[in-house]
Amino acid sequence: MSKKLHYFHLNGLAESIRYLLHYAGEKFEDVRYDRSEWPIKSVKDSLPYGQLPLYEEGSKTLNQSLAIARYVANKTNLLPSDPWQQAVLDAAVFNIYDFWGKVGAFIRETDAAKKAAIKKELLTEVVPYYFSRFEKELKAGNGYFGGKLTWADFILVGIVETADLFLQETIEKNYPSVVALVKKIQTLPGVKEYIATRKPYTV
Ligand SMILES: N[C@@H](CCC(=O)N[C@@H](CS)C(=O)NCC(=O)O)C(=O)O
Repeated sequence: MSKKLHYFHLNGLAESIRYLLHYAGEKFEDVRYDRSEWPIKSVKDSLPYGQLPLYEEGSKTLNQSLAIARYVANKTNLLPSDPWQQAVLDAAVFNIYDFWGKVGAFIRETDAAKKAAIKKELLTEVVPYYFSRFEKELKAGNGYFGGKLTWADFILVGIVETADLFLQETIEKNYPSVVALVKKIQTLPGVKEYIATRKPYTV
């Protein structure tokens, strides 16, 4: 069955899904739109909620990055079967996305002075708040959110890489378990080969 992932040429909300698909050894078409040309009306109008990413499998389509990532992970044994453990990981990815929401405010801001102020707050308050908690969870889980590799780990790494790109910082540098997890995901079989051939992202 043909599979396609539609997103921009950007890591953003799609890179963790790309990593999951490559790690799973799935063949898929990695459809990328140029952000400078967006909105492409014909594409945007065809999207169920007008936004990317969109995942296609045969004639079926799925939007919402976390739903897509969770689905791919479920087929790859990266989602535990225990409902409580699943819920714990769901909470982890929602916590990561809460952090991402704060970075989104920085990305959307166009006034230079306000942007600088948001960046300062992100680096001095928001990152320490969230990353100290991510660090604690990873330490307790033997380097992972769930005690072993799961989809939540992929989600964190996709978001960290994107936040680093937009903020032009290595925001995770003071959090050794986060640094180690980023390295671990980036060197997974399938992911490593994908990264080696990936064209650089710019903002
Ligand atoms: N909650 C959605 C958010 C999707 C979203 O914000 N997509 C952005 C890119 S990261 C988008 O499509 N922006 C272009 C637009 O809205 O036209 C998800 O997680 O998939």
